[in-house]
Amino acid sequence: MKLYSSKLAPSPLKVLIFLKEKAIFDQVEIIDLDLGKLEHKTPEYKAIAPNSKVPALVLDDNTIILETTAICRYLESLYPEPNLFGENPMEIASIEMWYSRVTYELMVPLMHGFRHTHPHMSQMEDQNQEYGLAQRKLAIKALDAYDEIMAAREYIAGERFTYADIQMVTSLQFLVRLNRLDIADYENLNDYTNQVSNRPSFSI
Ligand SMILES: N[C@@H](CCC(=O)N[C@@H](CS)C(=O)NCC(=O)O)C(=O)O
Repeated sequence: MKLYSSKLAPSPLKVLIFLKEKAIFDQVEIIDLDLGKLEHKTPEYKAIAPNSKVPALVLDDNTIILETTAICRYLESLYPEPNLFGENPMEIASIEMWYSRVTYELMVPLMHGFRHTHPHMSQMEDQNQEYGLAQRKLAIKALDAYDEIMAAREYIAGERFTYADIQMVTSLQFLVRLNRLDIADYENLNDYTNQVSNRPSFSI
């Protein structure tokens, strides 16, 4: 298997963490693309990922899987332990629910707040400053709400570390500061991010 990845990009990082959690990191060849040099926009890479996004997983028979969560679900089916997507109907629903909530309520506004306002993103995004600032405002509200949610829990989707934590912590680690915000201003989120990112799988 080959994984097209990129250093400093949160989506492929989720797959790298997932591979480490599953202890299969060494079974996958990692191909690093430099997004700053637009290596993901070449015709060769577009033949693999027509949307020019990383990550992409290429299987030994050349089948291609795009989308971070699709890749992780495929790996979870092949390597079920340790379980990261839920072991019973309620847990599966809870992980899916928190994954979706974190994605749409927290990650998307943080991402658009960054992509539409940061000068470095002008070559990758058709920027709309007004939209970006409105998204940043929404992100600040979401950070307050999630800081309260994390006051009462150690992990986002239940009693243990799951895929929903990978989604949440990578989003916070990357996107908060890119919106010129400081995670230290959110005590519970800060503690949660520090605790989860101390896992060996996060030291990549
Ligand atoms: N929905 C995709 C999003 C992937 C994505 O946005 N990847 C970013 C890096 S984190 C990318 O390739 N950006 C390049 C670009 O937008 O031109 C997934 O979950 O895999």
